[in-house]
Amino acid sequence: MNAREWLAEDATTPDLVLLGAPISKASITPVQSWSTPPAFREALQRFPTWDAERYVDVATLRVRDLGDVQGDHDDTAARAAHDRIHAAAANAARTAEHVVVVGGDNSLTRPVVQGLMSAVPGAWGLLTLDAHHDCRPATGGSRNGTPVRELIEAGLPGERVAQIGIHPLGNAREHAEWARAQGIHIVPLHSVRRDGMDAVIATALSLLVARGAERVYVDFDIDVIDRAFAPACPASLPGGMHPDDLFRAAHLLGADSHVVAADLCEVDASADVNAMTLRLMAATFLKFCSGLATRARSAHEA
Ligand SMILES: [Mn+2]
Repeated sequence: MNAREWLAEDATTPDLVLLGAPISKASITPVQSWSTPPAFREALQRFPTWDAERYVDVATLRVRDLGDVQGDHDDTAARAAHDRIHAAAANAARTAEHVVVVGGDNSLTRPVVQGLMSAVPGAWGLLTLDAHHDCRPATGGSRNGTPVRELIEAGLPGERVAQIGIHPLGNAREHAEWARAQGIHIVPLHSVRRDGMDAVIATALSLLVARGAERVYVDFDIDVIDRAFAPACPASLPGGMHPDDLFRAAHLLGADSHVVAADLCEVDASADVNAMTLRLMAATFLKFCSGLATRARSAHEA
């Protein structure tokens, strides 16, 4: 069975649900990222469900694909689609313990997190793998550069946010200073290289939990990856993260009991080269799932 066939399993009592959020109207750069969710599913066809590094089969997870929310392709703005994404995320959280949303641009993170929070109240934390802080002021509405600031301004404590993979030349000074002033745990790319991803993830998760997070949401903005490996991300840069580090992070986060949901975003399938970025996105999802599967295995063994 390949991973595309596994995703089509349509389990009645799923451990994990997947939701597509085909939006692009809130992107600062004009893109066609609405085209990505179907292309992401097709890319899964290229992978087995077996993770040889971790000796775990993703197919042990029961999965249901909820399909795509109506996107913003036929709308003049993203706002109505954001409302639909909010409602669909809340519904997804009532369907399964774990939710993964595939974008679409990064503006989806704000409605997804708020939808999940409305369905599952409690103390949430946010961990991003992103070259950018996404702390631009949302004065013109939700954009792909605003979700972290919007969530903090809506009440998410800044000290319960961790940002891994911040690029040295990816952010304006005022946005970096705003992020720092909120108490965000910021891990720039050079710190990932110095300390290694395993240590970075362990430290970030223990900090979020020590600061009260009971549930952690992960935002995988694929533009954290070096542009040479992620040509379909409008804002990826040279000198970015290596794919192997993102895979390590995805697996470790999936395996941690505090992590409940995630999104993968900022890929414009129409701009891809030889399916490089789509396969990277699909592999990141599968590594997150192999982490979830490891968790299920430990629970069975206990
Ligand atoms: Mn982002």
